[in-house]
Parts: sequence; structure tokens; C-alpha cells
Amino acid sequence: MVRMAAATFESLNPSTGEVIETFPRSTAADVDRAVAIARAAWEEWRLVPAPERGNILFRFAQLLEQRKPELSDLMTREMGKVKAEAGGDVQEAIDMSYYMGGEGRRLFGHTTPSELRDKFMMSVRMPVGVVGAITPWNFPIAIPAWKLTPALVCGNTVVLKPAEDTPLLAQRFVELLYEAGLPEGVVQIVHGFGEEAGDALVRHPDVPVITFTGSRETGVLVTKNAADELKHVHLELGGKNGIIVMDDADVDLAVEGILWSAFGTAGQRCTAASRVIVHRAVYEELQRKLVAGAEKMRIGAPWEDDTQIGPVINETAVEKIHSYTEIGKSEGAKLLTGGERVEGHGFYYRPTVFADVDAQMRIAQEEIFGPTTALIPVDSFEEAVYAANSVKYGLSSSIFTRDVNKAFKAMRDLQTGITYINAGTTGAEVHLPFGGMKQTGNGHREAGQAALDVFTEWKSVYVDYSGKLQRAQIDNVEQPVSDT
Ligand code: UN1
Repeated sequence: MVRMAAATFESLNPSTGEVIETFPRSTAADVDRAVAIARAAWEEWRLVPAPERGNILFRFAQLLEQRKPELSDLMTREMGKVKAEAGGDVQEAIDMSYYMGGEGRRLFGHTTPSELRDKFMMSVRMPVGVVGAITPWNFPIAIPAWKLTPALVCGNTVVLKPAEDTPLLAQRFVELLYEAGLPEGVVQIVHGFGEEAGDALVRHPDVPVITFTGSRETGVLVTKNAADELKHVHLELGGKNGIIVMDDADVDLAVEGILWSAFGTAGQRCTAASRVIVHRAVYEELQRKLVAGAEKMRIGAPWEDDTQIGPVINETAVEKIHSYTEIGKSEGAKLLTGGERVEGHGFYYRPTVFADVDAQMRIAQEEIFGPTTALIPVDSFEEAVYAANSVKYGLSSSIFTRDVNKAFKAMRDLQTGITYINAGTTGAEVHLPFGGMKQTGNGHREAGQAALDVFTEWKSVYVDYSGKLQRAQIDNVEQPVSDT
């Protein structure tokens, strides 16, 4: 573990503002040391049989299961997620660790016949080297698992730079990996800030893979700064996810889905429903029920059993969310409820609903990352799909309808990496690809089999056992007869 930096920073409890723990602020020199250790460890780790690497992940999953109560409790304090959701976050890491542990006995490649006699062909996945993983605070256990477990089972070593808001959870995560039997040096952690430790990792010549989850703006910087070394860059960026509610929808079910997707995790999911595109035939009814539901949600300390909405991550987040309330008002949208911080300790913001929003307004275009959602009225299915697609992001989408034809058209036409039918925009499971189209990413996916592509290089192997030189594309093809 790299703990050599002189400067420090504090991790705060977002409900109270109290200091949880002080962490070293890693520098470029710390990153250098961490990479050197991970690079040296790679020489041996890449040779450990993949099923053995998978067994370590199974033990890690078991340890996460045992420690789920204490990790969830710590998450309510360091990140502010409410209890049930904190449990879900840890569970997602457990699921992913079991899933990727199983990959140790798969990691399938292909075999295929050769065009030549007595020749064998196959493709295999090879580890790439040291992976630089930069993770966000909003899923402080799940997302490190999404990135580290596939990286490790594929035979890579890792330098992890967790978000500066949740360093203690990341530290615990890495400790548990070692407790599970990970050999020394295979995972290194550096702490601190993107401009310092993060950037040093992104530019480091001995880190051929960068996996980053965070904002679109930082994703662009990561891409540029990794370009000189032509790294593999995997990006999981923002969303402006829309729920479509059609005139034939079960409105009560839709309202439940919206409340959960828009205000769960205080709206701080990249999959959060920050837009609701509503057919005018149900617009009044939906507004009424949604506002009633939002105003009933219990705001409070996240570690208390009945709290539904906890704090947002820090003061900067409260200010950003509130600035969008002001933007929405100035754009002429109608504030139905919320729109203010909760007075007292901590970083709390009320669930906020804007109505009469035009799809082009800034509150309908830009990622707010807080408990704010925008209702956009439409007159038809076609208009709804057009509005849903009118953003630069493409992570998640959903439609509430009882019409199977509309459901299938939506599955085809919504330009997002994830589409839900009759459910909100959140709740992805670990064994399907997770990620977005358009500017939510750069074409890669986490989770499921797709994640393996980020952390491996394909190698194609040809074995000729004919005992003679055989030239593909030539010796087995009849040559044209020349006239001369
Ligand atoms: C994120 O917000 O970065 O589908 C991830 C979901 C969760 C993961 C969200 N399983 O909402």
C-alpha cells in the first residue's frame, strides 16, 4: 500500500460534515512507486492459472458477504447512501465477484478450422499488464468490483485511484482482496485527486489500460492525456436518462418507477431518471401523483432504517444542484416541488420536480447528478422517442406502456445501452453488459462477458503440423492459368 505522501485530505460524513478519516494525498511519485510494484507483480500473476485467480475472487465474494453489514454501515456514513441501497451496492460487488470468479474457468476463446491441411487455429485472451482504475464515489464498493474483478481474473494487476470522497471504503475493499489471498503487490491503491494522482496514472507509460467512471468532461481529458501512449481507454460517463410514460401506461406503477429512479441514491446514479417524457393524456394525473409521492419521501440520516433520501455527496454538489433549480426557473419551467436545500447539518437537497419542460432546455440536456427530474409533455409515441433521443448521452432509458408493439419499437429505437420496459432506468444486473451509446462512453462495456474485452488482448495462434511450408491464400487456391 502506498502511504508516503506528506500532504493529506479528509473524508467527510456528508450527513454531518464530520471528519471520518484523514488520507495521504498521493503525488505523481507515489503513483510511480505503485505502478512499479504492480508491474513487477504482473510477471508472476499473469502466470497463475485463471481458475486459481478465480478462486481468490470467490473467497473475496465470501468475505464481502460476511462483512456486508459493516461495509453497508460505513457506506451510509462515508458516502451517504441509505441503508437498503448501501446493502445493494455491496451486493452488486458480491454478485460481480462470483460472476468474474467463474470466468476463471471460462475466459473462452475460439477454435476454428484452417483452410490448410494439418493446421490448427485458435484465439485466446491475454492479460494486458497494469490496469489504472479510477472509480467514482457513488458506487464506492460496486464499481471497484466491476473494474477490478474482471481485470484480475484476466491476469492483470491494478493500481486503483478511488474518488477522494470515499477513500475509506476503497481502502477496505483492497484490504479484503488481500485477506482473500491476493498475492502481494497485485493491487495497489493511491489516494487523492484527479488532477494529481489520477492524471499521473492516466499518463504513466507502464499502465496500458485505463478504466474510468466519472463525468463526461473528465472522460474527454482522460482520453486526450492517454492518447500519447495509445492506451486502451474504457470510459463510463454521464447520463440524461428518460422514462417515457405512454397514454396506455399503468400510471401508478410508472410513478413508483420514477420515484425510485429519480430520487433513489438522491439522484446520484449515472442511470438516474432525470427526465420523464409523458403523454399528455396522463400528464395531469402523473404530475399529481408524482408530487404527492416526492413530498412523502422521508429525508434523514442514511443509517436510520426508514430513511428514503440521504444527503448528496458534498457542498459543491448541493450548490450545483441548486444552480440547476435556478436555471430551470429562468428557462421558464414550472417548479412543482422541492427546489431547495434542507436546512441544518449536512448536504441535503429536497426531491425536485419541474413540469412543462422543453426537451431542449438545459435542465433537460445537462447532467445534474442530484434529486431533480424534468417532466416533458408529448403528444405521441414518435414525439416521445424523438425527445428521449435528443440528448448527447445514451446510457439508460425506459418506457411504461401496455402495448407490445410500442415496447418493441422502443427497444429498437431508443439510443441507449440499456432499455427497460415497465420499470425505471436503474437496476442493472452484473451479467449483462453495462454502458452507454453516444457520449456516455467510447463503445466499451463493463459487466458481463463484454467487460473482458477491456482487460484482454486477443491473440490468434496458428499451429502447423504438416511438416512443410504451407502458404495461406496461395497454396490452397487454384492459380489462374496464364495464356503465355
Ligand atoms: C452508476 O450509477 O454509476 O443500474 C452505476 C444501476 C446500478 C449501477 C449504477 N446497478 O443503477
